[in-house]
Amino acid sequence: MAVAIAAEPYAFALDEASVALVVIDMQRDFVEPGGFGASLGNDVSRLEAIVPTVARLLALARRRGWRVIHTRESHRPDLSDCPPAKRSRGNATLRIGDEGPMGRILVQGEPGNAILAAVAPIAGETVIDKPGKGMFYATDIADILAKWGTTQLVFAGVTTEVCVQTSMREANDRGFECLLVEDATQSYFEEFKQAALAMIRAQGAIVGWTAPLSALEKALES
Ligand code: C5J
Repeated sequence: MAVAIAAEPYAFALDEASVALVVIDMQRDFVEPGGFGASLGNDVSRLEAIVPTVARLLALARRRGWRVIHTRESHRPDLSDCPPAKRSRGNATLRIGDEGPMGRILVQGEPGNAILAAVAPIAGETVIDKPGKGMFYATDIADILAKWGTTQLVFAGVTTEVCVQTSMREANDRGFECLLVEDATQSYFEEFKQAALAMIRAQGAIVGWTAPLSALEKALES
């Protein structure tokens, strides 16, 4: 049975039998000093602020028995899945694969590539390593979701207008109904976060819906 979540641009009919939570790239490489995000010149402290809200959302999903997926933006140690155009982009102090204070930047298995302890996966949850911004590109997530019979995705994570929005658009094009939790996502740039939220829900939810975590908690548990 669907539960109405107070969302924008209108209520989201959440079907808990068919939903999965997707937490995008809550990695040290994006949130902590010395990682990929900082190497591109970003103020990473903005991202740290949402960690308790993402943890609260994870706790809700676990209590409710939802499927949970965590993604990591990451590359193989030999960088064979990192296009030169991605590695050379920007004016980074450290590039993908370079040795940084938390190990090699954005490389699988390195300390900096790990998901933050406060929002780390637990047994039974699915972790997807993705070489691109979107979670469907060069991953097996489509097969996993099809096997589960998932039709709805609740999104959280970082950064709102890059990996979160790209993944949400990919999912929308594949027929999933998507809800982004507004206070469980963050950008290095407040104006980009707000613009991404507005774009997603514009034109009658052209990409999907947005709602604060409190709206989910209220609808599901009060
Ligand atoms: C970025 C991401 N911003 N996870 N990655 O490069 O959004």
